[in-house]
Amino acid sequence: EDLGLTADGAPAHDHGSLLRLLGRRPRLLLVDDQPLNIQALYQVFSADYQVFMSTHASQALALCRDRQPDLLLLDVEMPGMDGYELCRELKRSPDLRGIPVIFVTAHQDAEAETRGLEAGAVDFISKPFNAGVVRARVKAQLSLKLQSDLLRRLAFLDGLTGLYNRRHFDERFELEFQRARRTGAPLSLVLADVDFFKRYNDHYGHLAGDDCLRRVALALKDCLKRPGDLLSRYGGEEFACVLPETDLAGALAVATGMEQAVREQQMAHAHSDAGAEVTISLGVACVQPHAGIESAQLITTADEQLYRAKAQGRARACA
Ligand code: GH3
Ligand code: MG
Ligand code: MG
Ligand code: MG
Ligand code: MG
Repeated sequence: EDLGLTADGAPAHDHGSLLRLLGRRPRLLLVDDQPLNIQALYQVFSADYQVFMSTHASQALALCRDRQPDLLLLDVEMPGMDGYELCRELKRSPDLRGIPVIFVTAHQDAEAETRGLEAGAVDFISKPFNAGVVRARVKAQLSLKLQSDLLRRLAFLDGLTGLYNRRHFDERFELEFQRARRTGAPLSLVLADVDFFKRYNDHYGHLAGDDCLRRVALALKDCLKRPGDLLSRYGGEEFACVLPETDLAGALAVATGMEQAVREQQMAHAHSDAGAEVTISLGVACVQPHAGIESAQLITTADEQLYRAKAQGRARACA
């Protein structure tokens, strides 16, 4: 993956690397109560950016949700909600606080600049501005924002398989559990473990073992049908699958499909007692979350069922 980093690891600020990182033109939201001010900024950015505009701070929040801008250029003085207030509101909102804010204002004084930065802005530009400087400052902040988005994404991915990692699982599993508790919908968990994988490594080598894990990951991924289903690498050769709004029968059907999908890969395993090919065992658990039940209990139950699948001869799913 092209991380848009220069050779020494510093973020690249040129427009080409921004485009490569995003895979599209960056989106810029201009908010100013004076249409003429918006027009001036529009002329600076319209060639390289996809530009959205608003003359009302209150409307700007909705625009942020709808258009997901990569950066916000914000006026200070506006009737109704002013720029400081909008900035603070944005930074309070978990899904919007990642959008960097740069103030562009007629204010020249240190107090105004301090207030702006304290409201959560990353930069403060006084008018009259120089188009080149504004462009460069926007680019620099955008580049930092994209780097941090990317690092956040990588922090939740498993490097070997490309699936979500354990950190992401822990976070999302807890969220799904809370959601199920609120809605009363069933929540299922499938734990999968590769059979006799130590012997696989011993016989074919660790690199082949890594390839095997990647293929298992792909096969498991193919078994998921709903956008809300969540597959992650739980540990070394173990995978976890969270299935929201799925009852035990539905989860067992998914798990059975997974077992079959991995077996059908027909990856030779000369030292498995469960067959001539690589197989997995799965444990399935489901809860109707209610007060008094902890998310950990779902994991414990799935683990017990996985153990049962192993004890019954592996290459199967138990619920
Ligand atoms: P069982 O059927 O009871 O699950 O037996 P097993 O051999 O699969 O279980 P065990 O827990 O004894 O061994 C798991 C093996 O998985 C040992 C470990 O070296 C291997 N493993 C864990 N992570 C990786 C990895 O990232 N790459 C490779 N190649 N092997 C891994
Ligand atoms: Mg104004
Ligand atoms: Mg294991
Ligand atoms: Mg195993
Ligand atoms: Mg084991």
